[in-house]
Amino acid sequence: MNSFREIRRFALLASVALPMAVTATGISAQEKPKGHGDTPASAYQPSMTTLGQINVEIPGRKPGDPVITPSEFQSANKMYFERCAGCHGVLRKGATGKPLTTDITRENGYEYLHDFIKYGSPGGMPNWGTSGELNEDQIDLMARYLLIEPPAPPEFGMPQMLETWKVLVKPEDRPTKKMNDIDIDNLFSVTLRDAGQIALIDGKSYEIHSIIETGYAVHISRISASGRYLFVIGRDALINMIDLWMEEPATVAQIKVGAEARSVETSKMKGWEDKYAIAGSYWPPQYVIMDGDTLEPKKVVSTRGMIYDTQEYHPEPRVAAIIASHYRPEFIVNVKETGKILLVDYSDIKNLKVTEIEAERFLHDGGLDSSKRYFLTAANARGKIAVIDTKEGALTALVESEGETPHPGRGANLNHPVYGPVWATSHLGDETVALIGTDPEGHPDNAWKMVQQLFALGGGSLFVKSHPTSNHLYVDAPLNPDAEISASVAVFKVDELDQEEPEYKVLPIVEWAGIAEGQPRVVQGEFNKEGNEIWFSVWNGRDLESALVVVDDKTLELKHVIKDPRLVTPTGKFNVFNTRQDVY
Ligand code: DHE
Repeated sequence: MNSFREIRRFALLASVALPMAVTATGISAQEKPKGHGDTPASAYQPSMTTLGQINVEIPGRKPGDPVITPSEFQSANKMYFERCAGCHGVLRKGATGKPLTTDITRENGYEYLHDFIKYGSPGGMPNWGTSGELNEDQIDLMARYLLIEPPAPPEFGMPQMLETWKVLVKPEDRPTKKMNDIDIDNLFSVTLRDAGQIALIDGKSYEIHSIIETGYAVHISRISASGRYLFVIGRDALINMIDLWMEEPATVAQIKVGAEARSVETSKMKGWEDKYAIAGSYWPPQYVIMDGDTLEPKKVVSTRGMIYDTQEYHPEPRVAAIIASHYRPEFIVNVKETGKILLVDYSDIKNLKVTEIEAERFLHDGGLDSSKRYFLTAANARGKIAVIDTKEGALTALVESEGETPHPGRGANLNHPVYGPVWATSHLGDETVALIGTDPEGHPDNAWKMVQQLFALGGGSLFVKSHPTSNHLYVDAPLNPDAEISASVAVFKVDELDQEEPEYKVLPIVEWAGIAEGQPRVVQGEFNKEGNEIWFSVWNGRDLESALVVVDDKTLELKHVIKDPRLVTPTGKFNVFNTRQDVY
């Protein structure tokens, strides 16, 4: 096929707008109900499924409140958390979606709410009714529910954390040296999202070493600085700490740090390796610093506070990406809705010092540049990349990424033939890839500017990837509505980026996987330790066949397909060496 030109033209027409259109592919998360928040595209708006499970009472009734029974209120609440809270906020004060507090909803009235839910809006509200996602009774229920005061879900402080904390194997009962012949540095921890498990897969033989039970709709893995402990977090805020030195790697400690969470990280500063772990939650809005050997919670800190620019109070600013500094004993914590980046100094947690940097909103994901000194992170509501100097502890720049909704993952570092070291991000809302100069000393004219814009497959991209030894930049598009695009990956040659409009090659990953059933999406490339092959997940429906596809980075040819009935909904992959060393 005249592949990429055609695909690109189509992709431009089909590029995704946020929130994603509802295209129910029926991918469910574990045993939880299917719906808006569980399809790959729409799952990109947070689905607070765990919060929806909590039993709530109808808050103090006011004259004029609509009639609603306790069981109706409970099911409306569940529906709200699964489908609406990600945009409109847990307390309905608004986030990417509009506020839905009762002063506003009562003013607008039942009919207005009913029609809004049914037909949606050009501003991004999905058409829940006309798309068939909600039936008439459900729309009526949601319209009544929104006229009543929102219930506040319970807090989750130290006593609740301690209740869930378990040390399954005490540090003194753990091996003092590695007891297996696993090449730990070339091991991949693979998220099996809807199974609530991870698979540990050998980077050379492609054998699955073990499958380990984790939290609900498991999200990411991070590794301790020594490479011994693997930390995995589920959306239900359950953290599993896995000891890779044991004869059979297994969970040695566990804790639940909230009701909804997305991020976990470990201390990496020299002298502080493996000392602490940190996790951030969406609900309650807070982070917790834990002991790096046992996960014992040491310090819980709320992120509630003022929005950086308007200086208005925000009751539920979620914690998004967290990264460990290599220059200071600090965790770098993105607080989404207030637009603040916190540098949390863990050298003395009794007298905790936190540097609060005004950045931009809504802070989401990001990673380090190739020198590991600068943290580049997406402020996705404002189309900007905030750059933090982790050595000086200050904001260096806010760079326009000139695309719609930057989504870098941790980004990709390249050595550009003209501009020197650059960091790349793709975008959710269009096909552009922004390259930002990251070398203020060697290339001062290019530093902290978007030096080049590339055009990849289409909107709906989530992750870019490269490796210091690779001449390639890989760009996925898993949320693109077109099946051919979401099944493929675009690859640019780094040494050809000096051309006027660099062209890319399309890798038909799903075709290579040989999966015909379902509409699998190709997501998140991850290199092996040597950097000579890159793995992609072929993410299919829970009951359908999925796979991992291994590509030879030199030849861009298929090297291997990993298939196994245990590989249920594989998404993120974390190579131990690359993750602990921040190589991407
Ligand atoms: Fe993620 C990273 C939040 C949906 C796969 N995701 C992150 C990070 C955040 C985040 C804050 C950065 C963590 C860090 O670095 O500390 N993700 C969210 C959401 O709020 C969102 C949009 C919706 C939700 O309800 O959770 C969401 N994420 C998804 C998915 O649907 C993905 C594609 C598949 C899945 O497994 O759930 C997904 N997110 C990932 C992956 C990373 C990630 C693979 C880590 C990338 C990396 O290279 O580090």
